[in-house]
Amino acid sequence: MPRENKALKIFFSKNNFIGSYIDVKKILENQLPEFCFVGRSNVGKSSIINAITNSKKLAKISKTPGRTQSINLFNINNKINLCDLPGYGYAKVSKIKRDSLSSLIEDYIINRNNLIKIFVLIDCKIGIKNTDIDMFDKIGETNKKFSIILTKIDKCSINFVKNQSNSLVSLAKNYKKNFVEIFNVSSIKNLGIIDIQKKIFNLSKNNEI
Ligand SMILES: Nc1nc2c(ncn2[C@@H]2O[C@H](COP(=O)(O)OP(=O)(O)OP(=O)(O)O)[C@@H](O)[C@H]2O)c(=O)[nH]1
Ligand SMILES: [Mg+2]
Repeated sequence: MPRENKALKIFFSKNNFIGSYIDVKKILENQLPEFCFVGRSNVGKSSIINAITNSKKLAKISKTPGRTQSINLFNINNKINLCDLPGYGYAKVSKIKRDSLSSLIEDYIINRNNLIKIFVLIDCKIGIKNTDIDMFDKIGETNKKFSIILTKIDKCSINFVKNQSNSLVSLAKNYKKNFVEIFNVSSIKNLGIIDIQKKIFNLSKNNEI
């Protein structure tokens, strides 16, 4: 393993759970650069946090969608926060519950001042859905930057990943002010995780709040 990658691995391995919140106003004000993971239910948000932090159970994951129902904050090395958000678009919960989770996610994205980057996760096999476009639109109303992470690429052929990635990039061109780039990742096979770690690490150095 190259020395830089080993240093990143050690950096992200120093982590701890800060807290779980169902009200954005209750989250403690914090000056550390914060990075969040958002996306449809079951897309792999909690899994990618575990992959990034070299942990098996820092964030709770589940085979059944709708596992994460609150905002969960984690600290890395006293330098960075990572945020695991509930999933949107899960059909098998009541409309009231769905609406309240959507408001919680929106409230966090719009009002969290130290949030410097939003990672929007899209399941490679499933592709983009209307709820994802709604999320892009919501971010478009802010000055925040987002990147797309195409997840679970271990389940798709190389060509399929390439096509999904290209079509997402052309769609994201509609969000020039906010969209930055796309990553192709598998948390289970540890593919592309190092690129996300590098991105977060470099952004945190250049964006001291
Ligand atoms: N094949 C494969 N499966 C994955 C990958 N990442 C996550 N999964 C599986 O997808 C399921 C959902 O993962 P989670 O990380 O809980 O997804 P989530 O987005 O946090 O889900 P909610 O909290 O319910 O919104 C689990 O069964 C994971 O093992 C991946 O890279 N490849
Ligand atoms: Mg989750």
